[in-house]
Amino acid sequence: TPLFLLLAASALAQTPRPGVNYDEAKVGNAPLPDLKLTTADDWKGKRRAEILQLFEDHVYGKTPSDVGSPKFEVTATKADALGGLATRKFIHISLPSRPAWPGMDVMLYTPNAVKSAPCFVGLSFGGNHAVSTEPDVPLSTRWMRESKEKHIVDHRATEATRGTESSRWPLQMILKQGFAVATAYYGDIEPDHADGWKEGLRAAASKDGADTVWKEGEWGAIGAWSWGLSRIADYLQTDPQIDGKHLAVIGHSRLGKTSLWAGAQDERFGIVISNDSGEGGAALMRRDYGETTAIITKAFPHWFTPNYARYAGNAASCPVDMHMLIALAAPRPIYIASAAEDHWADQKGEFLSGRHASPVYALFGKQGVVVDAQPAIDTPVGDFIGYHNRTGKHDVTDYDWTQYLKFASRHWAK
Ligand code: GTR
Repeated sequence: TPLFLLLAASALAQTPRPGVNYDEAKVGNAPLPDLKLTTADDWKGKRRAEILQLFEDHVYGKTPSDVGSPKFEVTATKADALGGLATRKFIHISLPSRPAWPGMDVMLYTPNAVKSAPCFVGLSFGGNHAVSTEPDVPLSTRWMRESKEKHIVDHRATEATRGTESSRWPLQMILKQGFAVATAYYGDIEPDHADGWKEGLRAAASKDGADTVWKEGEWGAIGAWSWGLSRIADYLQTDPQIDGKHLAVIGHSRLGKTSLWAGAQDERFGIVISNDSGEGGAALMRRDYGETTAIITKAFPHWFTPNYARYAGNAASCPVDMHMLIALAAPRPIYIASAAEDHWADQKGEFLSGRHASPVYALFGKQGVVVDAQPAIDTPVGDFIGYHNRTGKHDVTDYDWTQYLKFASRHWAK
């Protein structure tokens, strides 16, 4: 690449986008919707369901309940993966009643030193062969976003793609601490582009053919990806090497929005982790800072239900804000992570959603983020709501995983 292009690209990355606010004095001060908390019983019996429905109606759309029962086939097992540290399995999940959906290939690493292991469950951007550096992991053949940097050519992975996401999945570190990892390529469920639903689960599962997809209140891609996470959880309940009562759902960025929505809907995820999930994830939508509802619904309309675009430029009229999404995890432990250079995701807005969800935990006699103000960089805080703002950029690093492993170990201490 010519030097001047590299320089131009790095200058672009530093320059704030025109029309995007990064001034704390201008974020606005619209009041957050009231959580309307009364008692723990009222929360469990009524209020939680009301808020969940508001997120279906206004943000992510409703996950259909009649998609069909998944079928699980273990397609390969290797007992001495990662130099003997782990057993590696591939599991193909399909829907016999929806043959148009090509299904998903889950890669599961379980620690050989543990009988039934707690497990992190998360989708990847690049496929199993990008997560793992083991050369015998099958290369994904599915559609991927074109990327020179990631060696995606003509929308397909190439050999050079192997391991390109491995720094975000420190398998050795996780497995050595006795945790399992279950992952799949998000594009197996639905390719991430505006027409991806046609090739993915949403068209295959639609009631009356593809033309009913993506109408008011119907699910978007985040809903479909979340559904995929729950099907992985279904499989994990059947695997004797997994402790199905200790599943943590995790995701980064758009997949962090996805892990929050999966955790909100599926209470089998005993811990919910959002890494740099930003707008449409942990960041409060009423704060005009970095990415906004207007920007995200224009760039990625297919991620959400169409109703969400109503709040473009008008977030204050939305009946929910993201502290209510965090609240949907209660009383389960939830972790929100930011990165100090990731202003696009609005780190303070991510912290504040945890701060304003904390009263729900108090109903259960538990503490949320504990502190009132966003902590200093590289200072993890919180009890049932964990939070940190790590040095560096939009990414998942060993620092992030170190905190997640500590958090899970503390809450799941036997
Ligand atoms: C950006 C998007 C963010 C975030 C990110 C990602 O383009 O604006 O909301 O989701 O992509 O997923 O990496």
